[in-house]
Amino acid sequence: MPLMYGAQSEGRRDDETMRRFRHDRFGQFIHWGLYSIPAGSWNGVTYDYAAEFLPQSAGIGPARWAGLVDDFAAPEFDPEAWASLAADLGARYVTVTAKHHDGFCLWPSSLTDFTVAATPRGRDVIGELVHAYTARGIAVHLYYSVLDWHHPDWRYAISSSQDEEAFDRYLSYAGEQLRELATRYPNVRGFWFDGTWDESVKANGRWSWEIECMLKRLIPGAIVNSRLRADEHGARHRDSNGALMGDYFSGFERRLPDPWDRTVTAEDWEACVTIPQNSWGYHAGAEVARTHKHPLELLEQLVQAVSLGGNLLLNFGPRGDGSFAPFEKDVVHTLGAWLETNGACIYGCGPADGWDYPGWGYYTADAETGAVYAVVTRIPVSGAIALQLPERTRVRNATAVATGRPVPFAVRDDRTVRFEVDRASVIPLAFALEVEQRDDTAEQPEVNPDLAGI
Ligand code: FHN
Repeated sequence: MPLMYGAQSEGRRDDETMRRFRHDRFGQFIHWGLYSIPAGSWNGVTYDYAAEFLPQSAGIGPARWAGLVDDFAAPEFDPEAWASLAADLGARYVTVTAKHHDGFCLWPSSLTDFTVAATPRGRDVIGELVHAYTARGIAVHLYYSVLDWHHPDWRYAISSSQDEEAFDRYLSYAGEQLRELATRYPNVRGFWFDGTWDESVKANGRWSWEIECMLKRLIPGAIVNSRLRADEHGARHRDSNGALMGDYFSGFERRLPDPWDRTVTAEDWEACVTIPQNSWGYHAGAEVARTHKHPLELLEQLVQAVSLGGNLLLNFGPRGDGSFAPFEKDVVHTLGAWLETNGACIYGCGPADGWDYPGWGYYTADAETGAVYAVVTRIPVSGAIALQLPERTRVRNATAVATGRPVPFAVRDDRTVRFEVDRASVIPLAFALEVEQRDDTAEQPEVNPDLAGI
């Protein structure tokens, strides 16, 4: 059907900025704001729901919530230390909450007083972070919540002409804030929109289309996630013709596609995940702390995302004082150490065409060289890892990515090779496979005598 405000382009973007985003594969999400101070508790009561939803959980009105501005001194906020932590994590980009649902702005917006400018130290958090991350070669995406609990003209739905007038005022405010962000911080790489699920926003597909146009006019090449967009019929993420709006699909939240679902490889996508079961802002509650994922689960999510052609955006919620909690530093060090020696199977990689999901882990392939990686995340009791090869494919050699040392394998038949791995191996265990197409008229490959011993 003809659409005025549907997808603005067909197919994958293939410009340098988008290729860089695709190559990066791994980003750090940062949720930091007033909610980081109470961290899930209010008046001595702990609410086990997401910390950034405390105003809803504890029934705190906007005026009382705004009182937290005086407590947002953030004595431990150190942008360079944050940038070093992102680098240590192995993140290639960072997405930072410039404004979350509570409407508090981490930059000194001229459009409202509800910003960091009113805090005891009045620092331009976004400006300092953009400078620090960019100086470390880490791209920055700004998170912006269209949903705004603080603004008097916010409406969840439009049910009267007064609602319509008010919400039009709100959309003008949000549009000017976004213009302000793109103008103040022109070297950010993208914008990450959220809070666009309400009827009021879905009824304003034209506004979302105009915002995408404006941001890409102000910052040529800027990347915008699909969550911003609705078309004139209220279709979100994909327009009423099914075409992806924005530059990558951002509907995977706290979940990934099924490991065998190759349909998702048709477009760029990013999954965002939390370390706790469900809190994006820092939550100090004991019950939430019991839900923290093991670093290996987070690593597996990264490998799974890359195996299906997606990015992983892993969330960290700094504490109210600007420091990171020990459990988050543990995740940084575990994931960063693994990526330091195994990053070849992640950065610049994507799906390995023809290599079906094997069950014991994932296959990735370097988009430029075609090198195939077998990444083992579950070692069978026997220690035997069987690889089902694509047709007419031969494995010439295999090396351990972390050490570069050759790895013995046995050719079991013309479609199967098998590795024997030590069950005590550190997982994920990544192998680089040197593969070649086989001329089926040729002799079947012999077991490489140098590597016999299986
Ligand atoms: O409500 C928000 C939530 O706080 C968090 O920002 C996530 C991140 O994707 N988005 C919304 C929930 O879908």
